[in-house]
Amino acid sequence: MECRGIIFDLDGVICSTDEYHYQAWKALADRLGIPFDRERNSLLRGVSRMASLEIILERSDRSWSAAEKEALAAEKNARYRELLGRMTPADLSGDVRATLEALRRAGLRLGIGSSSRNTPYILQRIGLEGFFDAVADGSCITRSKPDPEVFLKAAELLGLPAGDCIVVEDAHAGVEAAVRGGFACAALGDARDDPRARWHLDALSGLLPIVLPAH
Ligand code: B16
Ligand code: MG
Repeated sequence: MECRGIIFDLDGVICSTDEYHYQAWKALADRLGIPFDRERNSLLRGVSRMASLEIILERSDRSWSAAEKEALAAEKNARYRELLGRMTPADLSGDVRATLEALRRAGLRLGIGSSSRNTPYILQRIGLEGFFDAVADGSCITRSKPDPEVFLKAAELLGLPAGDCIVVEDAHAGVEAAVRGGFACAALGDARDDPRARWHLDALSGLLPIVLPAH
């Protein structure tokens, strides 16, 4: 394939906010007396905020109205954003920074496809506000990963067909979304060995020999 654009998942690919998600959900679950641990937290990777809450409430012994769920999600998000406030540009790893710069120098179109409604805030915290040519996130979609909507939106904003873009993902739900959208997928982290991905990366810089063969 001729790769003209790359669409990155945010959390787990560009930066790591996993621990903050965990701490914020854990505080909520503890307050409600619902069992929740890191293993269960891994089920929330790449999944939208409300879908994550539903997974947590599966272990609750009562039912919750839609208004109560909204309030619980808002409570978690307020705590999560407080934790995100601790992030600085130093939280961008050297590997990620060098890879993005090399891809930018090579003239590739670069976009974000994230489930997170906090994407603009996270990009601002890590000093990447304005860096990407397109940002599609949880606030511009109606269907969360594994639906391909967020990646298709990112490709549309980049002005490229899915077949000309690579999606980089760390979640199984995200790999499925990419493949369903007609994208070739490079997987790393939690989803590194997902058989649906075309490439299996140990680090983001593993993209460079794939898209810039002379690199
Ligand atoms: P928010 P990604 C996802 O980001 C996270 O992996 C997932 O754990 C989170 O629930 C989701 O964003 C929604 O985040 O509550 O900030 O809207 O991996 O798609 O970049
Ligand atoms: Mg992710």
